[in-house]
Amino acid sequence: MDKAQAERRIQELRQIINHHNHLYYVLDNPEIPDAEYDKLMRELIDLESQFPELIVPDSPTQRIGGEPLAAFKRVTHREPMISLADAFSEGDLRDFHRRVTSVVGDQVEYVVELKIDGLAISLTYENGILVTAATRGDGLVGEDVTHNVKTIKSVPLRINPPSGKFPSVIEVRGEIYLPKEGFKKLNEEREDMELVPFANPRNAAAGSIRQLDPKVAAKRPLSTFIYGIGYVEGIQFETHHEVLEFYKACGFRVNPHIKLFNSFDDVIDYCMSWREKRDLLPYEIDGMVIKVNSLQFQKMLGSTAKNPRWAIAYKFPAEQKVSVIEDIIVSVGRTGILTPNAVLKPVNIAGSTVSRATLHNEDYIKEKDIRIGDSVIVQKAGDIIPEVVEVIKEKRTGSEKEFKMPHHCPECGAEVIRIPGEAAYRCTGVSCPAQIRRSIIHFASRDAMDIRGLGPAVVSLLLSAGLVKDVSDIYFLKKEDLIPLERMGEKSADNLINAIQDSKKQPLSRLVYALGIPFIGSKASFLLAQAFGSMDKLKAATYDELIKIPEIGTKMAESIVTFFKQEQTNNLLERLKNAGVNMEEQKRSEGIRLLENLTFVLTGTLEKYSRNEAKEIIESLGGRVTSSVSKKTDYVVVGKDPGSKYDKAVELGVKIIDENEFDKLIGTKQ
Ligand code: 0OW
Repeated sequence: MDKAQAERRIQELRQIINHHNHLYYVLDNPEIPDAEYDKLMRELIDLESQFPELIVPDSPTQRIGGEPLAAFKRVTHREPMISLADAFSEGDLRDFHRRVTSVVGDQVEYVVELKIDGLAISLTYENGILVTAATRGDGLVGEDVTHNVKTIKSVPLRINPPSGKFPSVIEVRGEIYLPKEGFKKLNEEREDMELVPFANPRNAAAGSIRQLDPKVAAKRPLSTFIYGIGYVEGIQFETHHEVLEFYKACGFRVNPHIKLFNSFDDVIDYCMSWREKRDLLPYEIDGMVIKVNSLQFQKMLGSTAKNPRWAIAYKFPAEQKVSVIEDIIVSVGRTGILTPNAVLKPVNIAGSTVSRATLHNEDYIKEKDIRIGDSVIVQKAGDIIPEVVEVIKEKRTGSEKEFKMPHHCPECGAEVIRIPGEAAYRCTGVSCPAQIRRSIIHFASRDAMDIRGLGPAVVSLLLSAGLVKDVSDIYFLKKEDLIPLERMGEKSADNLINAIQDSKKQPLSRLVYALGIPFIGSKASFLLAQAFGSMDKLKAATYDELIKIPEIGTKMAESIVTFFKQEQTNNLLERLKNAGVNMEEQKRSEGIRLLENLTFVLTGTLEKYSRNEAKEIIESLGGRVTSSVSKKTDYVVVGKDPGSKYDKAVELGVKIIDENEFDKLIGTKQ
C-alpha cells in the first residue's frame, strides 16, 4: 500500500473507530463485537507505525500517553470552577427558590441533574481539539491531567460541533467517575495486592486520575458525564438546556436523567424520587443539582465568592435507621485480616435492605461499647458499606453480651495474631480458604517461586474450576485439567505445566518467602534459609534460635514459630515434599569469605536475585556493594537493561560480569 492509499485508509479507520467509540462509550449502545473493534484498532496502529508522519494528536491511537510524568503541571482556570451550596431538606430548597424568584421573578425554568459522585474536570477544546484537561483543584488552580483524561474513551479527542456553531475555544466541564462495578473489581484487585481498598468510587476516580503514569488510568473503567461550561469564544447560548443539547451533538456523554421543569413543586418531587431510585444506578450519586435554565437569569443572579446563586445541590441525607445487633460475626478478608461485622435485624436503608454493618475492628467496638443485643443507629453514607454509628444505651436491658475477638480463624481454625501497634488481627493459616486466592498468587509471584503464567487471572480460573484448594495442588495439576480453561490453549497449558515443574528447583529461600509467613519478606527468607539450610531445620527452630539471627526481630520470630506449629502448615509441607519441591538451601560456601575485600556495583534487573538478595550474598561472603563505579570497583554485575553504571565501567575498564558469571563467582551451581 503506498502512502496515498494508506492516508485514505487511515482517515477511514479513524472515522469508523471514533464512531464506534461514541456508540460504545458515550451512548452505551455498541453495534460491533469487541473483537472486530480491536481488529480495526490494530490495523490503524500498524498503518500509523508504517507512516508515523500521518499521526495526528486526535487519532484514536493517541489515547494511551507516553512515559509517566515526573509531576503534574498546574493550570489556572480562565473562569473559576466554583462549587455548589448544599440544601439538605425541602425547606432549604424552597428558600433557594424564593431567593431566585426575588431577583428574576416567578416565571423561571429549572434544569435538574443527578449529582454524580466523582471528581470535577475541565476540558478545553481549541478549534475542536482537546488541548487541556484539568482537575478543579481549589477552584482557581488545578492540575494538568490531560495524559490521563485522554485514556477515557467517552472523552472525545476532537469535537464535531453541528454546522454553524463552531467555538474557537470552549471549556467544557463535567464529572469523571468510576462505575460501581468497576469500583468493586478494582478494590478486589487491590486487596489481592495487599493495598488498602478505596473507601468509595469518588476516591477511586480521583486516585486514578491523579496517577503520573497514564497506563494506570487507562486500565481503570473511568467514565464521564458533562454538565457545565466555562470559558468560551465564538458561540452564544440562551439556556443551560441548550448547552447540554449542544454537548450531545458534539459527542459528549450527557446524563440521560436530566430534566427541565417550570414548576418548583415538580423540581422537589423529582429530587425526592431519586433518594430510593439511586441504588438502581450503575454509578454513585450523592444528591441532585438544580440550576436556573436561563443564562441571562444566571448572569443576573451571579455568584458569591464560593457558589453560584443560580444553582444548588440537594444532598440526600445519609440514611440512618435503628436496628438491633443480633450477633457479631468475624469475616476473614483475602489478606487474612479478621473484621468484626454486626448481624442486624434487617432494615431498609436508602432503598436497600441492610442486615450487615461493619464494626471495623476491636478498638472501634470498645470505644463505642457495642454489645450483642444492643439497639444501634446504622448509617449508609457516601461510602458503600453500612456502618454502626452508635448504641442507643437507653434501650439496654442488661442481657447484652460483650464481644471478644476469636483466637482462632473462623474460616480455617488457625491461630490468630494481633499485629502489635495495629488494630488488625490476622489469620496465620497457610491454607485458609478465605485467603487461598491471594496465597496462590503470592506463592507463584516473581520474587517467590516465580511460576510464569500463574497470575491472578489463571488462579481465579483454577479456583472456580475447583482444581486447587491449596498451593500444593498446583503441583498435581495435569495438562488435560488446564486445556478446558478459558483462553488456555494447548501451548499455554504446556508452558504452565513446565513452569510449575521448573519451580520445584527453586532454592529454599524462595519457598520460605512463597509460604507467606506474616512479616517474613524475601530478605528475611533468604537469611533464614542460609541460617538453617533446610525446611526441616527451620520448622524445628525455637524462638531463641530464631531471635539470634540478624534482622529477625521478636515479632518475626513469634510469627515463624506460630506458623510452623500449625497442623495445616505441616500438611502442606508434606504435600510439597511429596511433589518433589526442593526443601534444601544450597549453602553458600559458608565461612569462606570468597569475596573478601572485593567491591561490587550492581546495575540492571537481575533474573534470579532481587537487588537486596544479591547485596546480602556479596556481604555474607565478605564483599562490599557500592552504588557508584570507580577505579576501585572490582566487578560490575549487569542484569537486564543496565543503566549508566555499565557505561562508566566500560570507560574505566572495570571488570563486567553477567548474572551467570556472578553465580559462578559465588559458587552456586546452575
Ligand atoms: N457532580 C455533579 C455536578 C453537576 C456546576 C456548575 C456551577 C457550579 C457547579 O453532577 N451535575 N453540575 C454541576 O454544576 N456541578 C456538579 O458537581 C460539582 C462540581 C464541583 C463540585 C461538585 O462536584
